[in-house]
Amino acid sequence: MATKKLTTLCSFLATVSAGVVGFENEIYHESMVTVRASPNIALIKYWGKRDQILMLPHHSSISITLDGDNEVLYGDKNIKLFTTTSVLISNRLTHDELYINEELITSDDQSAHGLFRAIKILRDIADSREKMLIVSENLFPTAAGLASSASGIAALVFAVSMALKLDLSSRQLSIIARMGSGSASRSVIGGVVRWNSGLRDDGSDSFAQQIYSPNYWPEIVDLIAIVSLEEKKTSSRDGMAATVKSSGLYKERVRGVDERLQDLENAFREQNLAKLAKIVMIESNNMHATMLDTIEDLNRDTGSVIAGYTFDAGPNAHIITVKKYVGIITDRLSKIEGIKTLIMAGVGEGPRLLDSSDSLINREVLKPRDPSRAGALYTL
Ligand code: 2P0
Repeated sequence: MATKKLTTLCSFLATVSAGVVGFENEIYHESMVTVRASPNIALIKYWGKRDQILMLPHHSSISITLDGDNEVLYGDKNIKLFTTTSVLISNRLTHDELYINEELITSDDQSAHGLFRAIKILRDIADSREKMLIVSENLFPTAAGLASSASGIAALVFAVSMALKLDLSSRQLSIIARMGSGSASRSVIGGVVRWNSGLRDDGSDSFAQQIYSPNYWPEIVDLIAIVSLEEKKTSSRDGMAATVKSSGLYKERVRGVDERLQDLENAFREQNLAKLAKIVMIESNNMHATMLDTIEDLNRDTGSVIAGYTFDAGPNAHIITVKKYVGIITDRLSKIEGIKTLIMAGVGEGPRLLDSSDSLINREVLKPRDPSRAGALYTL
């Protein structure tokens, strides 16, 4: 694989705002580096893959890499938008070890699959089998929609490549990070970044590039209003696969995205906030519309279809099932905070005549009957 000069890496270093601390110990054949990388926020979103193995997207995306030297205006002052990762390669190590947020991660941990994949690719390129100790920490919540996988994998790819003394171009780093997690391909670059989907089947033209430097429009900021730090219930990977599979709107999204990419680039070029704001909202709504158009697999835990949902114009869910599943579904719904009442109704008859004893009229006094007998009335 082609490599670029160290100067490229140094300018890359400046643009990704990744700090590197390293040392070598010739006696023990050791090298250690520490880097940091930040998450990014996509303004034209990546949602859906044309190749699940090579992690190739259906369309291009644009993001801004967030400044890790963020301010917290109110709330948890400790949140810092970067991942710090240290890698030690040493012949004193007898086996590999990877710690994320102080937890030892094993190769059968599904959520770290991308990290192990990226490490393997880098080792193969370096033709190295030396053991590694990798320690990675996020100072912001993991898997809560703040793109910790992007910064985590970007930091790891950058750190391991440096520790292995691989002189990789930003294009190569982006491709390797992509193989770990799609959005990580953009976090190995700073500024305003475009990940071109590419056309080739081997993915060699699917990588991210800077389109504007971090200083191009210094006034622009992202105010992140955090409402929940809980882990997402459905991973982006599963969610986007379900959208591609089941959403009829998705094809429309892909058709319209090139124009939005161009409009967003123009908005940045012109530093035009009104234009930028409109495009990012249209784009966000568009992605979420395809998510809403995705048939959520309610039935994934049971292995067979036990229910489907439908919503009318209001917020209340109607879950259509058969009686034998009512117990299991009620059990699950009872764990969802916010469901105050659960009503069960079968399929009913049309209008029917009631007895005179059910009359709401007191014929003797020609007035409504005592309303208390009609039961409580609810205003819905
Ligand atoms: C993005 N997201 O462009 C979009 C917007 C979430 C919504 O990239 O399967 O964790 O590892 O490639 O990168 C999140 O998806 O998924 C994501 P994989 P990833 O930032």
